[in-house]
Amino acid sequence: MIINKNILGLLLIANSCLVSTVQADEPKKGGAFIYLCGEENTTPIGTATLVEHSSEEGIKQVDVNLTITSGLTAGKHGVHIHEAAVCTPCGDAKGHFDPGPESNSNPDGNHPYHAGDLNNVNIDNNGIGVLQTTTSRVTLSAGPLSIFDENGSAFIIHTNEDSYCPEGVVKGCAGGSRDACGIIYPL
Ligand SMILES: [Cu+2]
Repeated sequence: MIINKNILGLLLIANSCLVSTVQADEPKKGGAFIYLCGEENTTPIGTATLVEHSSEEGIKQVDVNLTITSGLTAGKHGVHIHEAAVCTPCGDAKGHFDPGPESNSNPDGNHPYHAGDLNNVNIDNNGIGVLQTTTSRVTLSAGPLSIFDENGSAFIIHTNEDSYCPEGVVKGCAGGSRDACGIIYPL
């Protein structure tokens, strides 16, 4: 009986989710393909999925699943949601997603307190890395924290580890230059 109850619970949760998954045949139906910055890259080095759900307290949360399979150096790399759905060039993704009223999108300022700040992804010696994290700072559904605002949003993966800037505003403390980018396609 207990098992049945749990399964029912999971089904209910699944039904209430806004699910966004990258699929080969539907590349623009939510989620993101990640490409290296710089040249014209047509082969993605990874994918990301986003799933919104509500906690028991009714707080909206977004599960982020990022998988990188090649192209990045071994070690930790900063990962954030940046302000604009533009990856060519990666600099045009602008600063860290941080909607108002007291927005500060400077990557190295107000860090790690931007709405779009996430954890580092650790790339292993085979070039593979997975980041699974949950944030309540953004939503996929409409509202003041929605990443699907007028100019959309993008993932940026940085060259260096995000130190989370314990000493305040220090240039490059959030990961420095940009290695990879992925436009987050609306649901
Ligand atoms: Cu960033």
